[in-house]
Amino acid sequence: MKTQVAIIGAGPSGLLLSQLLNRAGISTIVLERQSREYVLSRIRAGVLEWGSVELLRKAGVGARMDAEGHPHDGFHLAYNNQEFRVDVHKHTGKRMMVYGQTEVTRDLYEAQDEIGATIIHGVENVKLHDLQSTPRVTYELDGKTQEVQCDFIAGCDGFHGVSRPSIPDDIRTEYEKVYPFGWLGVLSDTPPCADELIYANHRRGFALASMRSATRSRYYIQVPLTDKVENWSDDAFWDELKRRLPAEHAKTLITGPSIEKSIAPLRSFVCEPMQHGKLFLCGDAAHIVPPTGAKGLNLAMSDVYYLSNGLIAHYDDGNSNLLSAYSETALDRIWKAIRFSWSMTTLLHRFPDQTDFDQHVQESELLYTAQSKAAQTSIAENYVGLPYSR
Ligand code: RFL
Ligand code: PHB
Repeated sequence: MKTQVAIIGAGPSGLLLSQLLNRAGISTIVLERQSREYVLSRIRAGVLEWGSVELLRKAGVGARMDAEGHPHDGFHLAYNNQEFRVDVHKHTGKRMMVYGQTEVTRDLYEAQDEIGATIIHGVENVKLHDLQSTPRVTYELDGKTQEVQCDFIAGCDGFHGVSRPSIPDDIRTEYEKVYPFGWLGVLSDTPPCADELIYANHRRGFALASMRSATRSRYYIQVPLTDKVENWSDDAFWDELKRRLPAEHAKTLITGPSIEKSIAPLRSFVCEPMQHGKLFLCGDAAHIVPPTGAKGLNLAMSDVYYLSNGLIAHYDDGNSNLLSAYSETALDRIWKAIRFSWSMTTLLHRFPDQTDFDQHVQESELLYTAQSKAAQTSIAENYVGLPYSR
């Protein structure tokens, strides 16, 4: 098989890239290890930056998001049973959209079906070859080896994919910070306990009240890395969540059976460079942020913005400047999101060796933020998403 751009992975990065390229007349083949049903059953992020919203619209997949998504103008920070609102819209003129990653992925699949895009599921043993000349991808499907010849490869295959390790060790630098805790997340068909998200610093550990719709809630609590999902009954989860949220919300919190429950470890990770020859990395394949800043999915989308613009300029005008600058341009924005996600994580979580001094410093920073327009503007502009550079 031959195509212009071979895309490894049908997560949000791979599907959005394929959609934008196909609409610009560039051919793609997407190779995905899992089944479509499996990809669509993953519960992950929930908050879109406004830049992501506009990019999805540009890709022709904005209709259901605009009809069913929930624009949010702010969010709440809580500590010590107090709570204040960061008015994102007032400070930035922009807002967020609450619309689940699962829905984004479903919309992208449907749009790709309409275009007649090629997405091959269930591929095994994907290997990348000849990255410096005429690239090829080989894979196995139903026990047979297949090959795709292409001009470029987009590595959109997440943190555990094959693309990043295809960049030779002596060229690749990896930066990593692993946090000593994880998030236990629960999805439930219950109305959210508040109109906007609440991020809570608590002496027992961080908690987050989020949502997917007026009838579906998503909650998280910080747990030790040693905890197992099986050891958390729904009742134990709700009890612990209520202890950590401000009393006003804990009192009115409506509980119900969990429809998904999982633990995700928290890490920060960056791979440099994000390009090697004709291979370009996008999204989780190149970087991971702890979810405290709601940046993972949004960073995947800004990578796709830069890479799709670079590829389109290359094919349309023969101008490869944007493409050559991809890694540097994307990394500038990624490091800012890495910093913001790290600072939100550090501000809001309980660390194993945390002293009363450390706790006072966190609470004092929260108090300062509550009282300072400058501090709120800084959090707001990072949370809503820094502008794309070009
Ligand atoms: P994805 O979504 O991981 O998609 C990668 C796709 O590549 C496939 N794949 C392969 N295909 C072929 N051959 C191989 N060798 C392959 N190896 C992997 C995978 O099956 C998959 O379909 O990466 P992408 O597209 O870059 O999208 C990134 C986002 O998914 C990610 O940043 C966020 O979901 C991160 N994240 C969260 N972000 C938030 O902002 N808020 C959250 O609440 C949040 N929760 C999460 C998360 C990530 C999680 N992971 C990765 C464990 C919860 C979890 C559990
Ligand atoms: C979510 O709704 O899953 C969510 C929202 C905000 C975050 C992380 C996760 O910061």
